[in-house]
Amino acid sequence: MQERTLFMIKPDAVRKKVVGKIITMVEHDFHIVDMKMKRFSREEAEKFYEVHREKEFFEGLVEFITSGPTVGLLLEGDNVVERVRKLVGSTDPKEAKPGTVRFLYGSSIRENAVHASDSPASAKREIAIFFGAP
Ligand code: FUP
Repeated sequence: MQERTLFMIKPDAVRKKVVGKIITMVEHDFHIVDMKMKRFSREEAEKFYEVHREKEFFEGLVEFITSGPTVGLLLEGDNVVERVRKLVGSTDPKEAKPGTVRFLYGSSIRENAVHASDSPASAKREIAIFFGAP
């Protein structure tokens, strides 16, 4: 089934200047429908990560994601949510499989280089926050 997902390159990866390398990995396997650089406001970041609001890492996560620009890619394809999550790898780069984006470019559980929506419902919500409502 055709799906859409949000793939986002986080501020740590932008600072490391690996945006091009990461986009090359994504482009190899996926169809990019839209792409934008965006710096989150605190309000947008809190909304984007609202499921984590009660977690002890929430404040640090919001500070990190607002610390510099991000790059968002809107991807479309069959089963794209699950397939992109495989390319991204585990949340903690130390546990990510070799060849995944987080294995290659992640530094820590917080500064883990990229984000990808975890379900079609999350994708819809996150795409609206990142690119604006259609
Ligand atoms: P993921 O779906 O792999 O991006 O991971 P989660 O939705 O569980 O977490 C979202 C983000 O919260 C992670 F990308 C990084 C941050 N996080 C922390 O900073 N500390 C933690 O212990 C867990 C997650």
